[in-house]
Amino acid sequence: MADCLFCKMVSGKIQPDIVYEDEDVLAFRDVNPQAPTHVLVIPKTHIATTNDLDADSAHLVGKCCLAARQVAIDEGIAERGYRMIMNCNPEAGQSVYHIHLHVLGGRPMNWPPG
Ligand code: DGP
Repeated sequence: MADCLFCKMVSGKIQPDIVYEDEDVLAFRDVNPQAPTHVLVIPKTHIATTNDLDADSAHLVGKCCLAARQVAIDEGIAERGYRMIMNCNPEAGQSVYHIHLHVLGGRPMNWPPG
């Protein structure tokens, strides 16, 4: 997707602060961090929202979770705890329409979220 911000990161046109990469996913620091660790994990394939997932692409969400697990270990927050969030569509606050898993940690988290 030529006009997708996160696809430009996958292609290298824009260079985020990458913390993990493999053949299927990319993880980089959020530009507007909401916690000491705030990393976004994205599939390299463009999928606009979680509503667009199907049986062929669902494994990519699992890959994102595995990458988040590795990021949490690398950041030293795996045992303390961390939160994983995927926002879908406007009411959930999605602002970039390429699915992404927020990995937040390094401070206590509140529940319910705002
Ligand atoms: P969401 O609101 O769930 O769609 O989250 C989008 C996130 O993307 C938000 O936390 C800020 C982050 N973001 C937006 N633009 C950029 C950017 O250019 N670089 C980086 N690293 N993060 C970005």
